[in-house]
This record gives sequence, C-alpha cells and structure tokens, in this order.
Amino acid sequence: MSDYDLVIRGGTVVTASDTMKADVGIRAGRIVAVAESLTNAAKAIDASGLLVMPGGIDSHVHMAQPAFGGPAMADGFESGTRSAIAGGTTTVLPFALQPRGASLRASVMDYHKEADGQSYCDYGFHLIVSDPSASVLGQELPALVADGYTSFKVFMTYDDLVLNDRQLLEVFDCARGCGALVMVHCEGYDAIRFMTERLERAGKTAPYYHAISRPQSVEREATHRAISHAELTDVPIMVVHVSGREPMEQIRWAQQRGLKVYGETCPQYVALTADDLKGLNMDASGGKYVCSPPPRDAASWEAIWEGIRTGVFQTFSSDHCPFFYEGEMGKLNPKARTSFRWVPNGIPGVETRLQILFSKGVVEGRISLNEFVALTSTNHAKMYGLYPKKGSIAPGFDADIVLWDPNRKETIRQELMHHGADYTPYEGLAVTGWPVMTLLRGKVVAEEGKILGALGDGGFLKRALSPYAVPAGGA
Ligand code: DUC
Ligand code: ZN
Ligand code: ZN
Repeated sequence: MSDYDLVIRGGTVVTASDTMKADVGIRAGRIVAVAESLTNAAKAIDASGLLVMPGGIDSHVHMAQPAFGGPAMADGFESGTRSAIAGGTTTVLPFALQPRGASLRASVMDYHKEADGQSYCDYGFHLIVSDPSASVLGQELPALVADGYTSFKVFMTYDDLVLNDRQLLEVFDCARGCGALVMVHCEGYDAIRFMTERLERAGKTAPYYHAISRPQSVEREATHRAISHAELTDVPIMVVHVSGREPMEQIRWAQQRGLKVYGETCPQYVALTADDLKGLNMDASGGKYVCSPPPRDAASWEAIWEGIRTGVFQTFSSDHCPFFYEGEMGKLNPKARTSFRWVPNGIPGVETRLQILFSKGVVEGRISLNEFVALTSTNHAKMYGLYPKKGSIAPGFDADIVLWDPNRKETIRQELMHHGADYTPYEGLAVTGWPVMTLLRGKVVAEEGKILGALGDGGFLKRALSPYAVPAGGA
C-alpha cells in the first residue's frame, strides 16, 4: 500500500513565505507532506523546472449574475469555472445579488441552482445587499453569515444597487454585529449621473466618455466617504477594484491612521488605460474595455504598483465580469449605440489574472514570487475565511495546486481562452509565465489548456468568519 496517492516531484514549491526545492505528497485530496524526497506513491508528476504554487483564489468574480443594468453575462458557472482552472485558479468567490425587494436567502438559493453540479472549481458566495430592509438586516444577514456566507458587497452607485449613506451605515453596523467583512464599490452615484447627463447633452456618447464620466475624483470621494462611515461604525471594510493613485492614497491614509481598511486591485488597472476605450478613432469598439471603475493611465499603473509593493493592497483579483462583444446584446451594440451609459459594465479576466501579475510583477522585478502567491491566493484565503484549508502548500491544506512554467512566453489571445465571452480585453498582450497543470484537491483538472476535470468537481465552500473583519474595538 502506498503512502501517497500522488507525489509532485522535483519542483520548486512557493508559498507566501518560502521558496524551496521539495516534493509534495498528497493523500485523499489533501497535502500530507512537503519534504526533500518523497517515495512510495501510487502516482508521480514530474515538476522539474516548474514552480509548484497554491492554486489561485479569485475572490472577486461574477458568474451567472444579471448584468449591471443590462444583458445576460457571457459566463455561467460552467464556462466561468472552466476558464478559472485553465488559468490556474482553483477557488472562486462570485456574488449572489439580491434584487431590490427580494429575499437574500432566496437569491442565494438561485445562485446555488446555477452552480451546483456545474462547477469545475470550488466556490463560495459573497452577498450583494441592494435592499437593506429591517428583515434583511435583522434576520437574513445574520442567519446567512452563520451559514458560511461571511462577506457582503455594497454599492455606492448604479440605479438598482446604490445605497445611501444611512443604508451604508446600517449595513456596516449589521456586519459588525455578525462578524462579516464588507466589500465596498466606491464610486459616487450623484457625481456619475451629473457627468453622464452633461456629456450626453454635449453629444459625447462614445465608450471613451464612460471614463470621463467617472474620473478618479469620483472614486476618491466615495472611498473617503466609505472609510469615514467605517470609522464611525468601527467596521473593517475592503475597498474593491481600486483603479489609481487617488483612491489608493485614501486607503493608505486610513491604514496609517490605524483603521482596518483593506484594498483590492485588478489586472485592468495595470494593463489597460482609458485610451483603450477610444477604440478606433472613438468608435463603438472601445466598448470592449468598459468596466467600472474605468482603467486610467500609465501613471495610475505606477501608483497601483506602489500600493501593491507597499502593502496597501492585500488582494489582486480579476473582477471577471464578462459580456459578449458582438451580437444584439453585445458591448458593441448597446441600445443602438446611443450612449456609453448602456454599455454593460465589466470585462472577462479570470483566466489571465495570474499571467498578468506574474509577468508584470515578478518577471519585471516589481514583486517577489512569495508576494505573487500572497496576492493571488494566500491573502484571499485569509481575508475571506478559507484559511488554513485553502491558500498554501503545507500539510493539512487542500491539494489545490498550480504547476507553473516561469519561462514560458505566450501572447494572450482569445483562441487560448476557455471563457464564454467572444473576446479578451488583453488580446495581444505578451506575457512570460504560464500555467502548465492545475490540480483541484489532488485531481488534475487542467493541463496545457486541456480541461481534464468534470463538471461537478467543484463544490460549495462554507466560509468561516474572517479574522480581518474583527472590529478594531474588539468583537
Ligand atoms: N463592479 C464590479 O464589481 N464589477 C463589474 C462592474 C462593477 O461596477
Ligand atoms: Zn464593483
Ligand atoms: Zn466586480
């Protein structure tokens, strides 16, 4: 009888803290040994020349979610999680959105119906709270947190989602009571409405004006307001999808004052700019890149790297939010191209997140290998109540592993992608570093772009309370 079901042999194991030449022994889907040399295995995988890293955890993706005021998403759980494993990600945390007036519990159950048996990787849900009624705050949220949905997202913009200041405070206070972590979309509703209407009156309706309608000052103001509300209620918050220097500096300011304010950024804020939204001579093709907050400029990329290097940001997520480009409902044809305001907001990226951070971060010398692992896996697990089950390579962790070729040069292209969308916003981006093999709980689920896993391999993760959600004043 073998000691291990599988040994990954001869690779370089990288965790958030260490880099070592070691074999990894796996039994019953979990890592049971990390040692110089492991023998007596039923099966072995040769990882010489490869990095052996924890599978990516993407704590910010959207799958099967009705659009932000628009058409259906290009990915449900089948294609979204297929894309995840092809890109080396083994756990995703999508959102379960509460439509106004609906019960949160019923909304979550709808997402479970979409995901159960339809996922190639493990998943949990954050809750999007759009209607913080007395019953939501008093009963539904506390009960859902106890059931393993331990984080919520709230919005400061969008007609169907925006919460006013009083409602934000109520949700923050509720999170404090039940120990949940609140993610905040920081862009100011009124400022965006004002700018949108002014631009439209002036005939400035091309996709590029999406970026002009919500400049960094709009994000900075909302970030500051969210931080102030978090301070007032003594509630830790995570500011998601931060796009540039101004909001980054608000988060740094809060952190320097000792507040528990965390930050997330995404590939689009180091790889795309507002100029991409110009398309060809300000035509509708720029709609491909419409997401919120919008990509900024090269100086903002440097500010984001500063935030990554100095620890302002804990997580690097994709904000995978895919829509089709072509077709009746595509980003190219929103409401007969009448205005940028109708272009569905979001871009695909779950499959390209690791390559972009590795290439621009590790290969170009901005971050270490260990920081890469922290930003793409370990910190997500710690922040969202999945640690020490997910997010590292050590005895006791699930054997969620990506074998990574640090020297492989590739050009990101739609034909390589496994998502449902008909384009990638990173088309033509040359990267160094590519996933060779992905293992989910010890099973090889993707290899060299081929999907070897089965639908239903992925399961629901009931998450613990986040230790980062404990209020500064104590629980
Ligand atoms: N917020 C997100 O988190 N994703 C896409 C669009 C948005 O506004
Ligand atoms: Zn958002
Ligand atoms: Zn998002």
